[in-house]
Amino acid sequence: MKIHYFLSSIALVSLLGAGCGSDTPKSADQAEAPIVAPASNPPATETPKSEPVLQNNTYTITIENNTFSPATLSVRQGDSVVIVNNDIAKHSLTSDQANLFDTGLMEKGGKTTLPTSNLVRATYQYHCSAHPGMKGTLTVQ
Ligand SMILES: [Cu+2]
Repeated sequence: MKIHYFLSSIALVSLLGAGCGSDTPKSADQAEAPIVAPASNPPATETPKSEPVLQNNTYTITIENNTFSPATLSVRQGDSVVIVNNDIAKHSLTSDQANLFDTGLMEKGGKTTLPTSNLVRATYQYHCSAHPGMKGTLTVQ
């Protein structure tokens, strides 16, 4: 009799324990928990990498005393080169290779802008069409 009572109490405790477990409102809480829909998140947009803005510069080549100054100039493709003739004599800035660039003969005080955006990156030799001894070098990078 004693053993039977003992087993019965174990079974009773087990039932109580199971009952307690099933009474916990855990499942209800989980069901009421707000569901965050991943679709409501805005799509990840890639932040554009900030690239340095390269501004075109303007350089000046002055012609004075039958000399290009500076006689050697390096510019970036897209920069502009302004050629100014300060001599009384007419001068030009003409590429040695035909038909690349040519300001034509400029009067005193004449000013011509030479764009470089249409020039391939290279080093160009130039001269004055009226004075073959006047020479210079223009590099487009
Ligand atoms: Cu000249």
